[in-house]
Amino acid sequence: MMNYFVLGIFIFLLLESFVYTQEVEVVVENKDNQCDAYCFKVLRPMLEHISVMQERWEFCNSSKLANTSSRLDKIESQLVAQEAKDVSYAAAIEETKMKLLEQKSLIENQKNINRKPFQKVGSKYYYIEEIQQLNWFGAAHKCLEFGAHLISLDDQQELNAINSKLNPVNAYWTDINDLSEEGTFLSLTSGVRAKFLNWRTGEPNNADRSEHCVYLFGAYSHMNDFKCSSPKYFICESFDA
Ligand SMILES: [Ca+2]
Ligand SMILES: [Ca+2]
Repeated sequence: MMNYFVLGIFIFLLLESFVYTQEVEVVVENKDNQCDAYCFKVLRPMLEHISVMQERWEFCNSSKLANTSSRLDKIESQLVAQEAKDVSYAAAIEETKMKLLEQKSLIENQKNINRKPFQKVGSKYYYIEEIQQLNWFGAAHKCLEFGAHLISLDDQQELNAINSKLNPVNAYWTDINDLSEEGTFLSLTSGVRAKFLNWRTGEPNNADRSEHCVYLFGAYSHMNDFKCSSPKYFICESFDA
């Protein structure tokens, strides 16, 4: 009897479990049927947000592309303009270069016209003028035109060397003078007292109180003070010696 009672309880529980399972399946099935509307409702804000973001991205992307394209066009224009400028500069530089070369050529030609054959005597270079006679100032200026100065003797050795090149009958201006102070003989080149003097006997005599420039007489290598306005030959000494 007891066994039948237990068996009955077991069968009852089994039937209850079956009924519950069916009910759960029905609920889930109903939820599945309702998901379309439900899920759309839940996801709609997210989908709208994604759509907005996509539109923004597309707008930004197209805007960036347009901006980049515009910048590239501007850079290309600048490069073309710069290239044109470079060509213009190159032409200007070439033109200036040609003008400078022309100027250089003219200067060289002028130098060749003015250049005199300086000769090395001892350790220095001299130009000895044997054709044209000028007063002392004109002679000093002419030497400057040659890029030189009137001879400025340092010692007896230099005098002996240059004397061997002179015409014995000619007189040649030197750079020595006492224009600033009578009796004080200065070198025009250095502006200080002449380093070397080799007076002829009786000189300097400052004849007529008007002899303030010194020439060198070729025959004896002697010096004499004389009128600066008197035309004489002259000796130029190069600064490059
Ligand atoms: Ca004098
Ligand atoms: Ca004299």
